[in-house]
Amino acid sequence: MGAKLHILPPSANSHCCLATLRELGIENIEIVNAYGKTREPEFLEMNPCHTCPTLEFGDGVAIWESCAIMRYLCRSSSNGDKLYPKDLQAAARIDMACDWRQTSYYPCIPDIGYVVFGMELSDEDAQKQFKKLIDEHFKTLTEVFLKDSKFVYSDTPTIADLAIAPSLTFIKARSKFWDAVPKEVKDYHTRVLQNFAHTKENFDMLDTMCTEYSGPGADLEPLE
Ligand SMILES: N[C@@H](CCC(=O)N[C@@H](CS)C(=O)NCC(=O)O)C(=O)O
Repeated sequence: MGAKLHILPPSANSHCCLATLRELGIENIEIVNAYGKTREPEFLEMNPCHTCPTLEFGDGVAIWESCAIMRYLCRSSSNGDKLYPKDLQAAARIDMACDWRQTSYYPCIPDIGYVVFGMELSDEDAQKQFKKLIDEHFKTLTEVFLKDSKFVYSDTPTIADLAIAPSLTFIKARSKFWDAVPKEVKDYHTRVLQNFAHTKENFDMLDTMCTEYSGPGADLEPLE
């Protein structure tokens, strides 16, 4: 069996790995839509954490966590340095931004954006998480990571940008929150997504879900 990348088509966590595959021209990994399958015994046997993306190697081993998958794809491709530098110090800064994405920035996103998946979320939590983005995380992004470059510590997009930018789309589920996102962050979001036109269809799927969302909390005001 060849390697397979299990994805959820509208999920930003999957988009970054899909974009990496396409950008590097990797064609020997099959893309599998795992929608509705992540809690089934066969999937759980492969990935007990039931998450997509999951990269299943052909030899019974699988890895998950989007940033780990992107790093593997880059390291195993001859042109991988296009998205992940070979220089150890430069790579360590990209790793640092990826870890920040997973531990600081992204944990604010579900309470804001997962309403589009029909989850019942508290308005108060959504407002609190958005305030954290505004007061702290967007400053780290624009004043530290993007201080001297158009992309995170880089003049060209890397896996760190793929980890961060696609999930900013979730904020559009709350239109008044999106209105309050700083212009530099919005411009960064557009700049990164435009660089990966081959994944536009997936980016647009999430964008449509978020911009068309009109259920509970869609017009929630952000905190001052
Ligand atoms: N930290 C993980 C998060 C992955 C994740 O939460 N995936 C969600 C979709 S956004 C998922 O697969 N959920 C299905 C499930 O838990 O059954 C990563 O970066 O890959």
